[in-house]
Amino acid sequence: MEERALLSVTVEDRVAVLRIANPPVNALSAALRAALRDAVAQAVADQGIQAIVLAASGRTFVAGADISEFGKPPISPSLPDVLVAMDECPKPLVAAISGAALGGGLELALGCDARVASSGVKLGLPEVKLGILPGAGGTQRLPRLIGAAAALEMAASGEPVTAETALSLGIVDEVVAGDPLPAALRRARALAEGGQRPQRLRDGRERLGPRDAFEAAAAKVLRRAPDNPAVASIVESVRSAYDLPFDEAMSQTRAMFLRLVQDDRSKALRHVFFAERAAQQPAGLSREVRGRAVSHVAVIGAGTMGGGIAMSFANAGIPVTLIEAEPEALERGLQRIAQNYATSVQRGSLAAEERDRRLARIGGGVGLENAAGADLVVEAVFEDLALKQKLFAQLDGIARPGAVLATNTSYLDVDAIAGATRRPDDVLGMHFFSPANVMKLLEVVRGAGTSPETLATAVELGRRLGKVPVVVGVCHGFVGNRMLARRTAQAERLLLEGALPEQVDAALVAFGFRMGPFAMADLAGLDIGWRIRKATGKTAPVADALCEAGRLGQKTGKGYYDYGGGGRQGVPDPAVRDLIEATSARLGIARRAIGQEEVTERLILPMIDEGARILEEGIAARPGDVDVVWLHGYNWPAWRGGPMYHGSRLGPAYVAQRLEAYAGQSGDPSLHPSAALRRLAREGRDFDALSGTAR
Ligand code: T1G
Repeated sequence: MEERALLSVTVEDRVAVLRIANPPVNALSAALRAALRDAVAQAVADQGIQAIVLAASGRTFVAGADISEFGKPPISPSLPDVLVAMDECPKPLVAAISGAALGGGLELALGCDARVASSGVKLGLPEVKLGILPGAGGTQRLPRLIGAAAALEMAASGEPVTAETALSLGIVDEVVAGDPLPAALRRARALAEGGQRPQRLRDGRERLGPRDAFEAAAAKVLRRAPDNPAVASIVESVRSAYDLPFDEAMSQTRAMFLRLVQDDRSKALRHVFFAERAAQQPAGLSREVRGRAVSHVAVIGAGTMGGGIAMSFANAGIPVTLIEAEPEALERGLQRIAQNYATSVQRGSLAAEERDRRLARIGGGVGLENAAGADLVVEAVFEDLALKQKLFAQLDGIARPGAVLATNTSYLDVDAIAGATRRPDDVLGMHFFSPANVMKLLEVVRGAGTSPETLATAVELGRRLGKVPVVVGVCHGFVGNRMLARRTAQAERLLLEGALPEQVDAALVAFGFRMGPFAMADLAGLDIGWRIRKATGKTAPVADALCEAGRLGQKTGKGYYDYGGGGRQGVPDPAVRDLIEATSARLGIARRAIGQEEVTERLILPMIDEGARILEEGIAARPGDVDVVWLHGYNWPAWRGGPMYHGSRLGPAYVAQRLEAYAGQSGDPSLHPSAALRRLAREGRDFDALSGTAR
């Protein structure tokens, strides 16, 4: 295969322009690093060259190291080696930055004597989000440029800054509209006229700033991320800018980098990075298929979900009409939206002008005929199949031809809803998670008749909303809620068998979740599940007993915990222990002490088993898709990669064996491993062997 040029060199009036070209994001692969090192050496040797400009083609400057190389044997030259070559260059270097300079891309730019950025650029050190630290000088050069405290904040948060912020911080010397190359060339020539290269960042400490300011920033950063090894390493590495010579600090940092990149957390975070991107390309949908244009949306139902969904569209700049059957319900919905925005403005997270712009995009209408002009209609009415079918039948005759008709149902049969229309190819599910204007996950439920264009429309729209769309198939609860039901059932069983709410919640928090199932139930309200169980003839003895006793959670001041008549921090309630013990006795279940390992495994392993069944049925196309659902819909701890990644690390055989043991010990037949899991265990294969394509 013809070796694609990763770097082109042109000379513009004695300035060598090294233009990187490694699509899609100019990641610093081994070959590119070698090409950079060689091109700098050639420019140094060429007497006709007085300065060097680093530029890039394509949509971005440099997105950092090539993450796909991590975990494999390092290939020389490393990126620090390239930076050494730049340090040893006697001629001035200037970076011309467009798009994004992230991680190693920013470190490359910091190896230059000046940086010109086009407006709209993103600059940052996101390594911490991959469980590692900037390994090519970011923790040494950036502190010497903008101060150690500010550099620490950037590296520890991993959040990028805009070109304008970078200018004010001093990361870039100039921001231009459009192509940064001309300004970079001018700067390179001006620096060359000085006859020698200016002082390199590595040689000065005068801009580090006061040590106590750094230590205060370090304490804050460590408080924010108490048990994060990458953050701790970043603090230590930036601190060494005060205490160690540059080269010594760099070799210490390199050692930390190599240690972190081998850590399980970093491996899990890298899995998440690639799984999120793979999920963006639904299996079975060709990259050539484009969605339809959506410039106006109608949302049916102005309740909590409908309001949140309408806000999602308005926040993304898309005009939306919120529709209700009654004026009073519509007014209540619009009021709730205005209140939500007002709260954000009061908290300072939303500027008043932006609030006004978003509110102006949300119209209201009474009656379905207000949906006639919409390109997409999202239904968010009560979770009742007959009601939804009736509504879709009406919409079928009102919505314009080609409009996408989406249901926000969280578990009902999308095919049955589509069957109420004459256009099943335009129908699918768009399952938003509450609060819909906040939660990132969007389950795009592909019906049997959903056309590729309709599917592509919903996926592209999900990304336009800033959400993480994952295509799933039709079944009760799709992917997320179907797996959650397994965890909820075991949480209830554990109470009956001897555990208490605080023990179960503590186990899940220790695993890495922010909240346990019972604290979450109290927050959401126990009546929601109670109503669904009654509608579907299911029971959950403890939860039902709490609801019958009027303990619906925080909203009533008591649920699984006692909230002292207000507030959000509940405490264990002896009355709940008594209720649980009485329920166990009534059901003839002998209570026993249950260890934390059993609690944790009985909450987590059944979810993995359900994920295996979901993959075997083709409801999800890849194990990574299931992980993305749980990462962005249920706050699965990212440093554990996701339920299927976790299962893969434990091994299907271990998961099956433990489930079999718990089934025997507890007498709960639902714990027996599925045929899919047992087959993987028998054949020694992993979860990706189950991947079908979502129906
Ligand atoms: N390495 C390898 N592949 C990458 C990549 C990277 N750094 N960044 C993106 N890709 C792939 C991605 O998987 C996808 O592939 C395609 O490019 C488009 O990505 C030494 C050690 C730059 C803001 O963490 O934040 O530098 O799915 O869909 O939405 O200290 O990509 O098409 O096959 O995200 O336009 C630090 C990661 C690395 C930046 C563009 N850098 N990338 O967003 O495109 S560690 C990062 C991003 C490091 C140094 C350390 C985004 C983007 P495919 P995309 P996008």
